[in-house]
Order: sequence, then structure tokens, then C-alpha cells
Amino acid sequence: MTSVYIALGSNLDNPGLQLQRAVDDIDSLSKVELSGCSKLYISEPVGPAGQPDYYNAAIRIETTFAPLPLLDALQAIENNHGRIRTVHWGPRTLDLDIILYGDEIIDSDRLTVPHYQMHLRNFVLCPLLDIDPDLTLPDGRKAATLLAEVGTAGIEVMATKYPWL
Ligand code: ROI
Repeated sequence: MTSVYIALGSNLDNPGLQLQRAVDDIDSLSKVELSGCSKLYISEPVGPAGQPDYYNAAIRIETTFAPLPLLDALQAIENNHGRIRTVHWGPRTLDLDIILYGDEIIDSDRLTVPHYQMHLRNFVLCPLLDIDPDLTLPDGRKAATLLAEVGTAGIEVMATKYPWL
């Protein structure tokens, strides 16, 4: 079993419900056990302006999936939620990103882990720290230190305990 952190985001079609259903979908995958769930956040969009605010959260799972089969399973869930890949950094019904896969460093065409922008995004770092306040990256950096550097502007707690809605 490997501990994996997944970030969730949505800003279309009832985003809170999209995230809650996504957690249920991931939890019901064979080879996956949910071992932690963050608060639910609302955050200002990073990227193109004029899109709705995002709902963001994170989960930790214990899994026997290898990284790419896990990515396949998560992309199937995104597609089931009506995800259509159009504008780069544009609005989306569901985004599921593998942020950390154990202590592995992965740099392939389809997958970069740790997520290449996790250290810049408070909407990723805040939920990760809900699950593990001592979370450390494979290179030894502390998630709490990274969050102190980026700050918590533009992000608010919507609900504390899963199920959020
Ligand atoms: N902005 C916020 N606040 N939350 C997200 O989940 C998010 N996801 C993205 C981009 C478009 C970069 N901006 C985001 O993919």
C-alpha cells in the first residue's frame, strides 16, 4: 500500500457536489481505501479571469494502484463528471490531481509528481495540511513552510467535516 494525496477542484455545475461525489467515487474504487479528507474550501481562480470561484479539497488514499493506472482511474472519474478539456487553465467540472505518491518522484509524459505547482497554490496546500499538518515533500520541504510563503489570501473554508454537504 502507498499513501497518495489527491487534490480536487471544480468551478462548474454545482462544484461542492462535484467534489463530494468525486470522493465517493474514488473511495469505491477497488484497490483504494480513503484514509483522510480535508475541509472544503472556496478559492479565487488562478489563471484566466472571468471564471467562477473554485471549490477545492484534498484526500489521502492508501492504494495498491501503480501511478499510471491510478491516473487512468482518476481521469475516468473526471470524464464521468462531464469534464471536457478545452481552454488551458479554463473552468472545469472536476479536476483530480495526484499531488504526492508516497515518496516517489515521477517525471513522465503523463504525470509529474510531486505536482509541479503545489508549492505555489494555497488551495492545494491548505487542504493537504488539514489531513497531515506535518506533511513533508520527498525533497524534505515542509508543506507548512510552503504555505507560510504563499499565504492564505483568496481562500475560505466552506465546510469542515466530510460529508461536506
Ligand atoms: N484556481 C483555483 N482557485 N482552484 C483550482 O482548483 C484551480 N485549478 C486550475 C486553475 C485553472 C489553474 N486554477 C485554479 O486548474
